[in-house]
This record gives sequence, structure tokens and C-alpha cells, in this order.
Amino acid sequence: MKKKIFSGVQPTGNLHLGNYLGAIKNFVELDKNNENECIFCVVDLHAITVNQDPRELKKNIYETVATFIASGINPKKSIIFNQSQVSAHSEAAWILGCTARMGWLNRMTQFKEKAGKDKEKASIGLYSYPVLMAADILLYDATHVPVGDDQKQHLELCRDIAQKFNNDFRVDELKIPEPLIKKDFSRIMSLKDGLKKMSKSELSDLSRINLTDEKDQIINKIKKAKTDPLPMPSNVNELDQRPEAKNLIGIFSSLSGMTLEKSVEKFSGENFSKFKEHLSQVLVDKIAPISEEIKKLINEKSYIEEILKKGCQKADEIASKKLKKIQKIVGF
Ligand code: AQP
Repeated sequence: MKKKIFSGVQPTGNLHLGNYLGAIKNFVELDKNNENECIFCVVDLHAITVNQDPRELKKNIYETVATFIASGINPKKSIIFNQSQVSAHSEAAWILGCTARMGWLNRMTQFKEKAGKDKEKASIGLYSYPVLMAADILLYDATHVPVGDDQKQHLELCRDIAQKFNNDFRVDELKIPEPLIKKDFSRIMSLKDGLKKMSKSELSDLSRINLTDEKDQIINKIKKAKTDPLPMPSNVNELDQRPEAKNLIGIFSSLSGMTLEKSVEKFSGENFSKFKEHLSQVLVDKIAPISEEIKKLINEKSYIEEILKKGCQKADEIASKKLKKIQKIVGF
């Protein structure tokens, strides 16, 4: 049985190292395996749950596609499309919203974090975001969903919704997907605060490595990255007490392919400045070529448009068939 992979990335600009190591790098590995059928979605309906400038949004949709391809996803093999162009997503989300319970959504930590203190002013879309995410996944009978650790709770909710729908209607229509979350370093933290997620919306650009950063920007950001006053840790157990060291060495380990233990051993007792030179080097080696390719592809507008057009056709074919089955089950 082929694995069916589905995942999405929001076109909200500033795609960063966290998006790459938590999600896109895994997409590339999954795309390369002939045992998998992959669908990668630019989730533009999710993006508008917070304010977006329409012109920026359009640009960011193209940039997200360019990032997928520049990172190594093969558009001839995997389906790449944008969510808003396949109407089954919105329609299925409505139906599944009638299965999901308020109590379940009230527990979602991402809503609490994003809505902040002023949750009365948050959009309904931001609140029901995980229901749309469930629709995205369930429409394609996805068996596996590669995501960063921050999406784990939403995926559990998706499984609950599928299970309840199947139970309520006594069917076996919705497949229960498995999360694919890397064991180590599935949450990359800010370069300015080892306890905060690396994030697109963080005001300081120095908090993240953007996938469009150039060599000098990468070196400068790593130079300025927060550390602690001690030398580099000498064993893995120390890392839990030292969030900034843990994050930086985790990034090194993920990008270099060296295990965490070996990475700690290699730099044990060194000054952070020495380690940072190695970290910058590995980042430049891996990220600068992606950055260059993104910038090249972004100018090939008709190529990107063609990929999206073909991807949308293929996605629509699968999703609209599944939606019809769901509609029939509920009695439409
Ligand atoms: N810091 C991170 N570490 C590991 N994985 C991460 N992901 C996001 N941040 C990290 C993973 O990237 C994929 C796509 O994310 P998204 O675009 O859906 O969400 P986001 O980057 O969290 O974007 P936002 O919500 O627009 O930005 P912020 O965080 O600034 O509010 C997902 O698989 C996600 O797990």
C-alpha cells in the first residue's frame, strides 16, 4: 500500500528555518520515496484567518511554491496546489464543523496563543482553523501528515473529527491519519529566545533565518544569536537547562546529519564563537543554494502558474469525489 502524504504551508511570507526543518525538509524526503503519493498544499484559506494584504498574499503564494521546488520537491511527481482553488476544502470544512465540538476547539493552544488577550476580536476563521485543516487532510484519505511539533494538537483533533464522523454516521469513510513528526528538533526556536518558537510573525528579523536570506545575513544572524555565558555543553543532559545552546546545536545536528550526541561531543567545552563559525558554515551550505533558487524561480511566474494550475486540477479531481461521498453520507 502506497502511503498518502498530505501537508500544507501558509503563504504568510518569511518562510524560515523552522518551516524548513520542521516540515519542508521532510516533504522533500517523502517526495523522493517512490512508495509515497504526496500532496503539498499552499494553504491560502488558512492565511486569511489573520489580516493579509491581498497583493502580498498573491506574492507569498508564488514564493511558497518556489520554496517547495527550490528545496527539492519534484512538481512532476507530487501534487502542488493552492487550497482556495479547490472549493471542496471550504465545503467539507463546513460539514466537519458540524461534527467538531466547541469543547475540543476551546482546548487548541495555537488559537489561545494567536488570539492573545483580545480573543473577542479574533476572527471566527482563526478559531475554526483546525476544522479546515481536518478537511484538507481527510479529503485526500491521507495516511500520513508531516508537520512540525506545533501542529500535533491540530492533528489529534483531525483524528477525533474523523472518528466521530464515522461513528455518528456508522460509516468507515474518513481515514484516520498518522502524524509524521521528527523525534528530534521538530520545534526550532527563535534565535533571540530559546523558549519561543521561531516564527514568521516575530517582529525582529534577527530571530529567524529566512529561507531567502543570503550568506552574509545568515552569518550575521548567527553571530548575534543569543547564547548563555557558559562554554559549549559537554553532554546532552545539560541541554534541557540551556535552551539557546540546545536550539543552536539542534539546528547544527539536523542540518549536518550528525547525531546530537556526536555534535555535543564535537564542540564540548569550546567557546560559542567557534561553534557559531561551524553552524554558519553548515547553514550557508544548505540554505544559501535554496535562497538563490527561490529568487530565480520567483521570476518564472508562468512556470509557477502552470504548476499550480495542473496541481489544482489533480487535487480537485480527488477532493470533489470525496466531498460527494461525504455529502451523500450526511443526506444531501
Ligand atoms: N519553529 C518551527 N519549528 C518547527 N516546525 C515549524 N513549523 C512552523 N514553525 C516551526 C512547521 O512549518 C509548517 C508550516 O507552518 P505554517 O505556515 O502552517 O505555520 P507557521 O510557520 O507556524 O506560520 P504562522 O502561523 O503564519 O506564523 P507564526 O508562527 O509567526 O504565527 C508546519 O508543519 C509547522 O508545524
